[in-house]
Amino acid sequence: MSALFQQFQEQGYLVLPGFNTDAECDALMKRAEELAAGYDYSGHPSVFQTTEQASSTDDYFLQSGDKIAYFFEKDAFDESGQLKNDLFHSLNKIGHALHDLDPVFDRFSRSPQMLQLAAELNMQEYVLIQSMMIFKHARIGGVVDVHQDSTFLYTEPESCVAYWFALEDATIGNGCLWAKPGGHRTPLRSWFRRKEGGGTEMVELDATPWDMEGMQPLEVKKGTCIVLHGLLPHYSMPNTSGKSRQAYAIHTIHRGAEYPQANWLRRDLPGLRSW
Ligand SMILES: O=C(O)CCC(=O)C(=O)O
Repeated sequence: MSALFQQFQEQGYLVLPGFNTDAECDALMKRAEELAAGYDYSGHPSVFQTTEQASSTDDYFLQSGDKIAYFFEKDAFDESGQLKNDLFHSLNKIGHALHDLDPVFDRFSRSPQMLQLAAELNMQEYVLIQSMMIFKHARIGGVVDVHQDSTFLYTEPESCVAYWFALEDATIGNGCLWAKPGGHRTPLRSWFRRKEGGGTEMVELDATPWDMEGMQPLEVKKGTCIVLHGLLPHYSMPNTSGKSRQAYAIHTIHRGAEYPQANWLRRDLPGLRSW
């Protein structure tokens, strides 16, 4: 067992500064901006502020697992369906198959240092199931409530591991991640899944309240990789600062774990690539 794996098991997360170069981070942000610039959002469900909106937004989300899809900040549109800001600065994130569909994201997700890290953590048998470009724009980027990633990528046994890459410096002011050492030694609280008949539901698995005491801000420099255990409760605050806090995240699960059909994200699992 490597010392790094042992630290991951004990702490529930790892902070790895200098994992990516500035140039690698810049290339990813540039690519995300290009994708956003080429996106015609006229048919996006968030444009239509009607009673149909909730279900069509749900459908757009549920179909995004194997696509490059765009998600707006809450309240990005006014009542007439016009963006209040420019398109790029209205986006909350792009997901969820960037790593398989876009060559720049593919390269970043499967970089030589990533392969080396996966080997050191003995995680070569994990598949990349989800990716997200998270913008957290200055003054606009919203809160991400406390959650465990295994809620959204539920497997039996639990196996989700996330890699969160700071593409810019992340501070308390611009909405860095918060977590606490050992926080992953706690039950999985809920399972977010597809409801029979359509839509989604959050099913409670364990009623233990979140223990927020000891939560620490993970303030990190651009180029840092944070590895997160699927049971680790974590969150981020709104970006109230004038500095953006872009990040990229990939989520992995063990190839051998059972992946229920009810999970919100659907991929052709046997066909999924590892590193
Ligand atoms: O980037 C953030 O602010 C939160 C990301 C997160 O919690 C996640 O990817 O699970």
